Amino acid sequence: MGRCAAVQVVKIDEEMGKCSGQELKFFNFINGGVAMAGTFRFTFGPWNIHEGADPFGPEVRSTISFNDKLSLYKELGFDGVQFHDDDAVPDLDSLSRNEVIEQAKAVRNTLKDHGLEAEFVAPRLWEDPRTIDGAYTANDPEVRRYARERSRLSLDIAEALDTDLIVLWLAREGTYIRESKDSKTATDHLVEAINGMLNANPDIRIAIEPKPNEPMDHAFLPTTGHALAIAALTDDPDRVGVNIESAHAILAGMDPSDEMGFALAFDKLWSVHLNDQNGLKFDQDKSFGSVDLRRAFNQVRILDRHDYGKRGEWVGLDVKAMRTQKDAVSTRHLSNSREAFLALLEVSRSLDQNRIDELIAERDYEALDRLIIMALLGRT
Ligand code: 3MF
Ligand code: MG
Repeated sequence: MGRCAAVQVVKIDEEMGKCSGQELKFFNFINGGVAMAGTFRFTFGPWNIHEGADPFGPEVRSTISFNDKLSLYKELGFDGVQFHDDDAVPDLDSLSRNEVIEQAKAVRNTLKDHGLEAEFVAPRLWEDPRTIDGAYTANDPEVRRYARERSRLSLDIAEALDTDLIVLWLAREGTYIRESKDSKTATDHLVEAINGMLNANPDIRIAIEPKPNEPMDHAFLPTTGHALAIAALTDDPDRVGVNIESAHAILAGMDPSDEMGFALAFDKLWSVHLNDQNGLKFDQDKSFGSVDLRRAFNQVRILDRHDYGKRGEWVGLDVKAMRTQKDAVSTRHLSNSREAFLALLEVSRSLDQNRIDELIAERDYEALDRLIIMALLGRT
C-alpha cells in the first residue's frame, strides 16, 4: 500500500486503476476528495506565495493580490489562513482601533465566502523603522509602548477573524552585539509584553514561535524550551504555548520532531510551521520533506501518534517557492508539501507496530533502522 500511495501522488490518473479498494480509499483521503485528510487540516500564510525577491536580487514574479491568493487555498488542499496583523489590515498603524476592527470583520466575511477559516494572527513587529533594534525588548521605552499597543490591535484582529490564537515570532528581540541589551532585562520585558496581551483579552492564547537567529545574531527565545519556560513566568502560563517551525529547530541544532514531542508533553503544541532546511545557513523555508525525508517522517509520526489536530490544531506550513519558479507554477511548493505530509502519514500508519515493538524489545535498532528506510523507499 505504501508504494501505491506514493504513486498516486505522482501519477494519479495513470495509476489509479491499478490500486485496490483500500488504496483507493486512501487516494480520496490524500486528495481531499470524499474523505477528509484524517483529522489533519492545513494552513499557510499569504506570504508563502511571493514574488521571489532575495537579499541579492529583486522580485521575479508578479504580485498576486490577497484576494486572488484566497481563491487558491481550496484547490491547493488548504482550509485555513495564517495572518500577520497587516495581512488582514494593511497600514493598521494609520487607522483607528474601530477602523481596524471593521476592516478585519470584512476579511472574515471574505474568508467565509471562500469557505476558509483563520488559524492565527501574528503581530508583524519587525518592519516598522521604530522597531529597528527590537520591539518588546527595545532599549527605548517609547518603542516598547508602540509594540505593546500594536500587539493589542492584533488581539482585536484575531477576535474579528474568529480565532483565539496569537503567534509571536520574536524577530528582532535579540542582539547583534552582546553588550547592546541586558538579557535578564530583555526577558522581563518579554514577560511584560506577553502579560499585557493575556490581561487585555482573557480568551486569547499565545503561541511563541522560537528561532535562534536571523535577523538577529542571537535571539532571546531560541528554542521550545525557552518558550515554555517563559510561559511559566507569565500571569497565565496555561495560555502560553508554542508554534514549532521545522527549520527554526534545525537552525538551533535540534531535531524538530523531538521539539514537537517535548511541547506535546506539556500540552503546548498549538501550531506548527512545517518546512525543511539544509543545514546551518540562512532560514530556507524549503518544501516539507525536500531535504531530509526521514526527519519529515518523524515529524508527521509524532504528530499523528499523539493526536495532534484533535482539538482543532492546524498543520501549518511556512514554505517558500524557489526563486527560479515561474509564475504559473509558483504554488507547487505548497501542494507538494501537503502531499509529502500525507504520503508520510500513510507510511507511518502502514508500519507494523508489533514488529517495531519486538525490535525495540530486542534492542535490534539496526533492524529497526532498515525497517524505516525500506518503508520510506516503499519497499515493505
Ligand atoms: C520567520 C518566520 C515567520 C513567521 C511568521 C508568523 C515570515 O522565520 O518563520 O514567517 O513564521 O511571521 O509568525
Ligand atoms: Mg515560521
